[in-house]
Amino acid sequence: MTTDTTTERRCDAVVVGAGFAGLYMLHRLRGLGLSARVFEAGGGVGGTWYWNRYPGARCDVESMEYSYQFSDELQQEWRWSERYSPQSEILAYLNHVADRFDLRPDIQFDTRVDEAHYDEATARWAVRTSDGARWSARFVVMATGCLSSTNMPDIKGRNSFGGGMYHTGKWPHEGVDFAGKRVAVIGTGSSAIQSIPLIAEEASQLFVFQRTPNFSVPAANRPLTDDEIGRVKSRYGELRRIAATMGFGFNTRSGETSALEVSEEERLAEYEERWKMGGLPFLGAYNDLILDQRANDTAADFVRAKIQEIVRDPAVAEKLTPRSILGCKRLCADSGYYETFNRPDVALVDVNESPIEEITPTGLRAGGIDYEVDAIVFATGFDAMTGALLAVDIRGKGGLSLRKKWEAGPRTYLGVATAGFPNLFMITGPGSPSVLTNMVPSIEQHVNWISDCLTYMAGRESRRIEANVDAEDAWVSHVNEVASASLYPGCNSWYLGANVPGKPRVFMPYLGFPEYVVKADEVARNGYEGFSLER
Ligand code: NA7
Repeated sequence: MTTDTTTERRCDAVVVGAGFAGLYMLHRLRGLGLSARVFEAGGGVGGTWYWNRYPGARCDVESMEYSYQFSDELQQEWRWSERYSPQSEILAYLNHVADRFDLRPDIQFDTRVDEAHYDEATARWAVRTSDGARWSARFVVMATGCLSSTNMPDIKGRNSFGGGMYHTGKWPHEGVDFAGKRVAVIGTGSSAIQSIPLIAEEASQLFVFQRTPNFSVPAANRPLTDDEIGRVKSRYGELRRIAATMGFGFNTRSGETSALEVSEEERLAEYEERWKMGGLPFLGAYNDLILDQRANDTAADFVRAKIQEIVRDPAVAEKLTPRSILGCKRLCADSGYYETFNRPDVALVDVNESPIEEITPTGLRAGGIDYEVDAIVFATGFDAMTGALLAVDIRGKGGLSLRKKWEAGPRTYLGVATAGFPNLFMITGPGSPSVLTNMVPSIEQHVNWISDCLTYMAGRESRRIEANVDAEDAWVSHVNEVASASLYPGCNSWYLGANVPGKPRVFMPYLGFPEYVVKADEVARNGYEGFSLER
């Protein structure tokens, strides 16, 4: 099929991305009677779950919560097999959603949106895609995901390597056979922590190159029983409502007291119980773990002691032990991560002591030592939150480019819109709770908010909506103020853009899902306060 690059095609809305956000947005746009075209770079639906196929890839939020709630039929009929279902099952779920709601006819796969330029005279967006096609749309919705633009470190000699090179966020669909191979993994974030135990089982020798040790708690993953599933399904709506009242938008079994109000004995018993229970609710043990350094120290010390207990070689244990704030970088949940370092065929290389000097045709040289390997795995994360948005050449009023506007860091109103870019919406953009929450309810909340806004505009025959600069300035200050009252700014996390060289250091997500929802609803109730609407 050839693409007609001369004719401009028209629709009401262009949606960029067919992951959790793009699929639900398309469903809602159709329900509003609007015509929509979704462009997806991947060859199928799924977004993050289409690309991240590395061994052990799972979500760190329980599957029965990490799923849509917009359709009760859907949540009743789907059966998750494990507490944290594997990537393949999440992808199968999203394919099921695409079929069940007949979404595919409006999705164009293997196609990137290269540019979106706003035309003030017509109040429409001119969109150009990688197949050369041109589209004109009233609205553009960026459903590009927070963790989709991979971060590939620019290590000298990278292209000279003769073996296999892989990034966890762009894993080959046919899988990788590491059997009998010598493998290097660079990075020790969540993707590395999930994949390392499985790669170690296959490889003949594994070298892990660590820049910063990370805190991880056991995931305690297990198959779900019919009883458990039945108990959740019989009160799904109620459980979803309870989750929405929690700071991170999912059930963290949050404690209501300070870690400093209880005795050490009681605290240790609580941490021990949560360690056994597994997963991110470890951080919910007390209400001030991410707010008060002394409270945080009590939980961090508990995990540090666990690492020292699990890892037999004290020197390796020491290198694996983080001295930073627990939860400041997203807490990881693992299945046998620390235990893997007790294997004789696994070695830890601290790149602070032995910096990676170059990649050679046969491996890596670090600290003057040559590590001969057959494969290198980059588990080096993402240009988070802004990377995928800025990968598109977006130009608003007066030809202002989003890249220029965000040169010193992203500026948004509610993380859903940005001044100077009318009729452009972002789903879970910077300045919204997004990555500090269970992503799926956050996505649904944004899609619902955008859909209500479009309905409101239609009712008033408004052609154009734009965030006001003063509302945006106030929101950016508020996001910073809330973050500053927590321990989050205290480490080099990707929440701050600190993992990407040269990226401005700005805390991007908004801390507090329930507070955010109250504010977003209030803005809507007050006739989209802080936005200008024009006929
Ligand atoms: P992360 O969490 O950003 O982890 C990336 C890891 O790669 C982390 O340990 C980084 O060290 C390391 N890294 C990055 N660049 C380099 C270089 N140049 N040299 C050595 N090491 C490097 O990404 P993930 O994919 O694991 O997880 C992302 C999110 O997905 C996760 O938070 C969950 O929400 C799901 P650093 O810590 O920056 O020193």
